[in-house]
Amino acid sequence: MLGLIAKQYDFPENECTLKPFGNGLINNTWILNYGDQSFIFQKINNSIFTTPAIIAENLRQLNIFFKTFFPDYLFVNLVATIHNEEMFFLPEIGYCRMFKFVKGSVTFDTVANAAIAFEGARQFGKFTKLLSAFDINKLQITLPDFHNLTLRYHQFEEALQKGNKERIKESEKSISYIIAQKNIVDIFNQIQSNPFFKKRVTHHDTKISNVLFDKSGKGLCVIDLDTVMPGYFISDVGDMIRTYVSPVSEEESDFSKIQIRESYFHAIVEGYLSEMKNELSEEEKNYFVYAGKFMIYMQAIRFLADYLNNDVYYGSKYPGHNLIRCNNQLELLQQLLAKEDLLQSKVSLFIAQETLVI
Ligand code: GN1
Ligand code: MG
Repeated sequence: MLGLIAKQYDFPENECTLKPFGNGLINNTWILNYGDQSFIFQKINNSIFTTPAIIAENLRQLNIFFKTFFPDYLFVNLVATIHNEEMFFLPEIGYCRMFKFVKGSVTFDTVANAAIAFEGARQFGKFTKLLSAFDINKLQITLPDFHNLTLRYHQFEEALQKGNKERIKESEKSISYIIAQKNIVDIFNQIQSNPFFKKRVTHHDTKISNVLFDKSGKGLCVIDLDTVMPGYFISDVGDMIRTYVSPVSEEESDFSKIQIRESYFHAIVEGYLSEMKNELSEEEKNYFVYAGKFMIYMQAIRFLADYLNNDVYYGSKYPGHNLIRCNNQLELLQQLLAKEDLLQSKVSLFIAQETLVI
């Protein structure tokens, strides 16, 4: 495989090394070293991203915008092949592309303190803010209805009709809990017709490993732009709440380790607002806690629907894996709901104080 890749970039194969990198669920990622340079090489999962070429097209448009209006922003662009292609197909590998590894940058797999949560949120807020004048219609939809909770709920109902009968029986408790919380879908439906909600350039995958930091812990930029599409701020803020606030990830099967760390929650709100406070409407600012509920609930639904459909989307490393992931997310949701009023009152207070300062 290394030989095939090296040839595309005119690198001498014997001076290159290739090692698996990161822990994404969808694409395959490697680090390619050549001399003192490093690159991130990826194989795009084209059963999910069915038109990989439009990802490269979106990146090209974003790059032009940043180069023109914010040349100081570190935009990690694709490396072109010897045929001047940013995305290419090799029958032996699939759809491929490569980024330059930013020298001196570091990424984190877990959020070890609230300062990292603040900085991550600031970076995702900054990305959307800088792109506020970018015409969202220029972005092609790489995954239709990706964060459309109404559709995700339909897919869950469909899985209840057509899915694996044994697994449906085994998942009864989780299914009932999801159905009991359906008001989260109703609120999403209201948001879609709420004139104070706006669609902006949204990242849609705001896990902390998608932020590049410098050695001193300062955020540099965001990466993994495959799901950058028009969307609501609740997607980005919600996925940060989902993935930064608990000390353990969706993979944890010991649910006693799941926790809502309030200071991390507030760090996300404050970091995001440090960039977005003049972009969000006053109405939108009431939805920070909802954002967390929305994303945790949607992820639980997606894991469970996949479990009922025999793990065709996320795959599974052990029997019951996707059910565990779903129940992990439902535990997190339950804990968030228990603290909802407390968190909401602190957010409202923070926002009121911010408004006074302005
Ligand atoms: C997938 O591949 P990865 O880990 O970056 C998924 C996200 C989920 C996440 C859950 C295209 O992201 O939506 O939140 O798994 N991406 C896609 O870990 O479905
Ligand atoms: Mg991703």
